[in-house]
Amino acid sequence: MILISATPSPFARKVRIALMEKGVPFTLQNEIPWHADTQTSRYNPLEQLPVLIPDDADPVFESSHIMEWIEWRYPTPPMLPDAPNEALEAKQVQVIAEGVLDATVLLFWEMQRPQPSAEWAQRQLRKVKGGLTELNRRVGTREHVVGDRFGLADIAVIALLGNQDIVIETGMIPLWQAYAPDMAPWHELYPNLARFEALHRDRPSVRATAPVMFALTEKIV
Ligand SMILES: N[C@@H](CCC(=O)N[C@@H](CS)C(=O)NCC(=O)O)C(=O)O
Repeated sequence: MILISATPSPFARKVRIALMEKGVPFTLQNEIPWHADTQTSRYNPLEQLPVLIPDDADPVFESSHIMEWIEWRYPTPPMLPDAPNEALEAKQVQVIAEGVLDATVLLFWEMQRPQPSAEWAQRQLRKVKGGLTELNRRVGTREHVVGDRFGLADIAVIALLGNQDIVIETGMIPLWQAYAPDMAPWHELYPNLARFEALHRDRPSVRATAPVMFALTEKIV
């Protein structure tokens, strides 16, 4: 089984963590999905990674859908709580984390334009702040975001926070502050998330998948 991934991708990281937690062997195929030589469009008409290419089935794409696929195919150990209401809560957490990631991606590309739209940037920054504030509230003082074992909600939040580290590393915060002056590195604004991240940082699947930025050399926007 092959996973088309990218070293900084929070979406692919979710899948990598889940496969590692379940002990499922896979070959990592790192790409830059924004470059012309990416294989992504051969397998996903939406031209996005991650794409999971099983040995015996059609390619599976979109990270949340891949997470479902993995859960069906490799149920042990489960990444979802047993109680249906908690399983739904975990998926809701994933939705929030994905929304913040999507807004962050939109902001990244908007900032590449000679004249970013202030209205658009502020709209996306409200989503980033709103989502992180809500996740900070949900995490509270808990060891796991939902339930009492490591799972989907933890993975979604960890992937999101790793992406926020990339935001800091790539110098985005000062650019964001031009549109939202109260923006700051996430650890300073969200102490519950900072504690949560520190608690899980040394877990092997988390440490092995820490994001690494790549260099974009082709014109995209
Ligand atoms: N909702 C998608 C988002 C995936 C996504 O945005 N992937 C990025 C890499 S991190 C990508 O391939 N971007 C290329 C593009 O959007 O054209 C998912 O969860 O899989």
